[in-house]
Amino acid sequence: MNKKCLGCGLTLQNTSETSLGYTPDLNNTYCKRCFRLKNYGEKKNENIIDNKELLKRINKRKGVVFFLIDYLNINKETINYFQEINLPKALIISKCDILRKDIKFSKIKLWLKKVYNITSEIFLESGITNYLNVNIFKFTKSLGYNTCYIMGITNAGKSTFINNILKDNHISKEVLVSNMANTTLDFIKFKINDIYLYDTPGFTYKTLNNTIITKEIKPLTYNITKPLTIKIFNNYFTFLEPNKITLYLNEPIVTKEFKTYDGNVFKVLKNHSLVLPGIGFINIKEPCLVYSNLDNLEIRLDISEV
Ligand SMILES: Nc1nc2c(ncn2[C@@H]2O[C@H](COP(=O)(O)OP(=O)(O)OP(=O)(O)O)[C@@H](O)[C@H]2O)c(=O)[nH]1
Ligand SMILES: [Mg+2]
Repeated sequence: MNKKCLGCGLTLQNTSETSLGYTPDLNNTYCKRCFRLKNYGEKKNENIIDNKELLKRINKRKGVVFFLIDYLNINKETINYFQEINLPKALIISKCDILRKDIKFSKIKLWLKKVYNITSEIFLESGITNYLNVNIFKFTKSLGYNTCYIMGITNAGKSTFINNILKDNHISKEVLVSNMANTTLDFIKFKINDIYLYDTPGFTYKTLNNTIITKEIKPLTYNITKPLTIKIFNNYFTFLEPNKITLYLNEPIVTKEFKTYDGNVFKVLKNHSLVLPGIGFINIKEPCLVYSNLDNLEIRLDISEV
């Protein structure tokens, strides 16, 4: 049988140095790419995950999918990938260590049901504290299966989650974890007692910037009394009227300017949020118009309204 790299999951090969999976010695655990990523944090911009192919591939299989999305990356696009999976499935909100203690999980669940029509079970997880409010093996068996797939958005913490399960089951193997997108490139299979467990590549999604969530979310509130523009990376949001806005962002790189910009105009209802994929969201208290350089902006009911 072909040996797989424990980093990306691809078949190891020693024939083409410029192709993925290459290692000079087939006895190695990692291919050259994953060895360099693990030891030197180095990764080329491969961008080879095709979301449609990934969906096709999973939808041909049998088993239960546990789909990880972290709180700040919940948006129409990421939820859509979850919705397009036809297998029995559950949504896992990952990295719950970054959630402020006052955000109740019951509220997140209600909000997800209301805003994104989630009808599947929803669970909470943290790979850092090894917290999970469901036994995924029991859940899988209760649905009559013995195979579970850990899927989700890239960087959501799928491989970290797998490593915790391996450790809990006294398996000394570890898959590769990194803060680079698309570390895992193929399905990686494990057998734990009578269960088959798969790590999988992450779905890539449109993001305003590639940042990674590490710390608890600290909201930033601004009372707008005169026209204000908020700039986040290359994006701006101009508010002309008095309002109160709260930014829930990861690693907020925000600048404030007391001048206005023209742009596309978006109508925001009371207590709705502007969604900034890969960064977080901005809650807006009062109905208003927002001017932005973005062409498309998801605007949704804020969690506080549920
Ligand atoms: N704060 C926090 N960070 C986490 C958690 N789980 C993973 N991380 C970090 O998030 C980054 C991505 O983790 P991975 O486990 O490689 O994510 P993945 O979903 O397997 O990513 P890909 O294979 O690239 O799609 C790493 O820097 C991890 O240390 C968590 O529960 N909390
Ligand atoms: Mg991974």
